[in-house]
Amino acid sequence: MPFPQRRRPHRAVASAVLLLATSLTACTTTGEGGASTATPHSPAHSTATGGAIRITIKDFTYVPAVLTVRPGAKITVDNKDSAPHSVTATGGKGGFDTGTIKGGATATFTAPTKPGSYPYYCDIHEYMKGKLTVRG
Ligand SMILES: [Cu+2]
Repeated sequence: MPFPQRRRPHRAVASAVLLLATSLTACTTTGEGGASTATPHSPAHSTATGGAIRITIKDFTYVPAVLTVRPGAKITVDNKDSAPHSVTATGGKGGFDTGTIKGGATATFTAPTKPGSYPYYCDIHEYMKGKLTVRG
């Protein structure tokens, strides 16, 4: 059920924000300090280990919300909604931007080469947020 674009789906926003807050908290507590503990594979937080690296957008949510990749990794974004979305670096940090991805379409972008934490958002629905972590 696609949401009308002009009206923000308040319930969905609230749950998306909650989901994001939860995953960010989980991320912080599991340590950004480079400790290479095994990361549990959950839809909210995944570490790419080669092969196809993918962010899926469904129901106005990035899955996984937090993705860890190698420097310069190629990332495919799969928009499974009927609405258009983008993956756009917040504040331009990291310099990546898929531009508008039409509903049902895919796009690719290249992760920054400098290790760090790169939040991103959807340029069309600014409440949509995710995070890319680059780990060398
Ligand atoms: Cu969007």
